Amino acid sequence: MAGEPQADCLFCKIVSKEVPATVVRETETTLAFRDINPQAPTHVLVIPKVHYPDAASLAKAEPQIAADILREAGAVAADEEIDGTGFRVIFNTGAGAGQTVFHAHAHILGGRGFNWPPG
Ligand code: DGP
Repeated sequence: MAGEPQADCLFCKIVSKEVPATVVRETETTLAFRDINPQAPTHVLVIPKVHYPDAASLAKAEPQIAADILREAGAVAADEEIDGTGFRVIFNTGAGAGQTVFHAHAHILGGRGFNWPPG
């Protein structure tokens, strides 16, 4: 069923605590934890606890949870004190855009400068 945990999904296993992660925030619908391969001094992932393969499919099925992800992105930035200098919120969507884990997630990156356009 849509949104149900997937046995072969790494981030579902992080939600169920089967795989450990450094959790920085948790709500009823979301989990925020540090990326295992940080690309900036702050690099946190915010995920929905329900399973959807990417942010677009999450937003279509569960718009309130998609909004929760954005609110938590702002909360992470405030907690990490990167909201003053600016931060990136990135949803890689599809393998061609660099998505490697097919459970919706936002990257929250900050603590350094960024270029535009992104690589
Ligand atoms: P993406 O390429 O957009 O699908 O991002 C997936 C991110 O997930 C990538 O930046 C690395 C991170 N990641 C992969 N495996 C693990 C893990 O086991 N633990 C944590 N904390 N992060 C992981």
